[in-house]
Amino acid sequence: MKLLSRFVSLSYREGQTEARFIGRRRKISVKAKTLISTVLALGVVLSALATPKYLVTLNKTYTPAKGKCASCHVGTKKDLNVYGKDVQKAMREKKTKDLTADILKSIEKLDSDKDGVSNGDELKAGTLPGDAKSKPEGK
Ligand SMILES: [Ca+2]
Repeated sequence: MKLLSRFVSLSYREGQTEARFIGRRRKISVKAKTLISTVLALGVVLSALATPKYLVTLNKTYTPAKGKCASCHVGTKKDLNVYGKDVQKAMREKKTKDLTADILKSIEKLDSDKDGVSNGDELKAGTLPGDAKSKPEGK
């Protein structure tokens, strides 16, 4: 004898009753796994595409906004260039992990990469204050 409900299959055979979950419940489970995987994958993609908050602060402080990851980092790596290290040092002195316009302004007269152009002038020109090979034309 076999009874079938929406979620449970009941079988009676040779004195034994067997109940097991079937069909729809399993499909929901598979859908849930797919949904979770999709949400996680989407989150990873979106976080990679999102503008890091320090870069947002940099571009709000210096307009027109020309800051990029390489303003503070070596290429696309996490390693800080000389300007990034000066930013980090200024943040440590202020005992904060939040980058503010005041912190950026406090080091804009420095010339982190020693190319003869101040950090502030480089950021306003869109060149890299942490790379001596990058500086405004004619300077
Ligand atoms: Ca410079």
